[in-house]
Amino acid sequence: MATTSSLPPAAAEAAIAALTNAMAAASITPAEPSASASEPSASASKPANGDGEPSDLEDGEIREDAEEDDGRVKTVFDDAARFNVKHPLYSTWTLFFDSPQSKGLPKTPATSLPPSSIAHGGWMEDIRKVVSFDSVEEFWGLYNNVVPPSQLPGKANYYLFKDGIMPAWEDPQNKNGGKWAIQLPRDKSKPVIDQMWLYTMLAGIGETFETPLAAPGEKPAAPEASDLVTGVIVSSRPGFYRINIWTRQAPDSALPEADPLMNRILTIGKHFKVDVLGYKLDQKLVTGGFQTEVSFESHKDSEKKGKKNVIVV
Ligand code: MGP
Repeated sequence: MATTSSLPPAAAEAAIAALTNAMAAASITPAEPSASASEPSASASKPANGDGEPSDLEDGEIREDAEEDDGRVKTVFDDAARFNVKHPLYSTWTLFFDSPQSKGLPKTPATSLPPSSIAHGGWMEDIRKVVSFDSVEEFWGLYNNVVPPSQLPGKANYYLFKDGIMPAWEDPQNKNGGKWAIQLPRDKSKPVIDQMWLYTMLAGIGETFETPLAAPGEKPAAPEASDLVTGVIVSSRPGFYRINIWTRQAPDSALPEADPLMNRILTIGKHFKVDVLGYKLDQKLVTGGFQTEVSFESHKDSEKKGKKNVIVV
């Protein structure tokens, strides 16, 4: 599929991975790029079923007025406004938000939150659910309609979490986990924080954090061993921005690199630092007297005061 993109290579790769994975999972054959956006290619095909025969689209994946399009499938590449097929992501994701202002907004009804949220008590009190989505197109629709982190007030967070997982240490899927974090000085990072957050979300929804970078000729990790990330967060604070990647497990920081879990956690951290944030692996991140590193700690340590066991890449 020929594409032109103004994204830098790492982000373009993440975006393409998100789309390609989604399309492969749904066995969707992309339409050939058409001569003009208003003239969809005649070769645009319906998604095939297991026998290679054209199949009916899933409920909810085709616009109600698709009949007006002669039943022809139009991807977002054919027509950005009138596409009628969506490309599902591996997972459904939910965006949550909090800020001093969100306290004044109506609470998210408990019925639209997983039962575990009730146990989070005060911590979840001010967090509002924005929307859930499960397709590439809905992600971009959401992204284009929310205030970017650079424009958020000094005490606000976006939480993008997999379906059914609340952005709380107490959630059963997080309670044994931890988080990678990078903290960046606010003034110097304003011009780059939006891109960093976008690339982090793309790597999250594209599940590229879960793919250990196999050496040439080496087999990639088994897919069933691939689901460690539960969500990603961006925080805006008066003096800094912070991006987190939450994982459902956390290795003991004393474990050697060869330990399978340590290895997978380190792979996520390195992918985050190098491919998503664009630093060199051995780069020391000292920016204008503000020292920050890409570091991991368990949620159990985050809850504790005092010395933490931190892993740094
Ligand atoms: P924070 O917002 O993650 O840290 O947590 P920050 O930005 O350093 O601090 P801030 O005060 O500038 O926001 C702040 C505090 O929120 C923690 O010390 C906890 O008291 C509480 N908190 C944070 N998280 C992620 C949780 C959580 O998952 N569960 C509960 N119960 N409290 C939390």
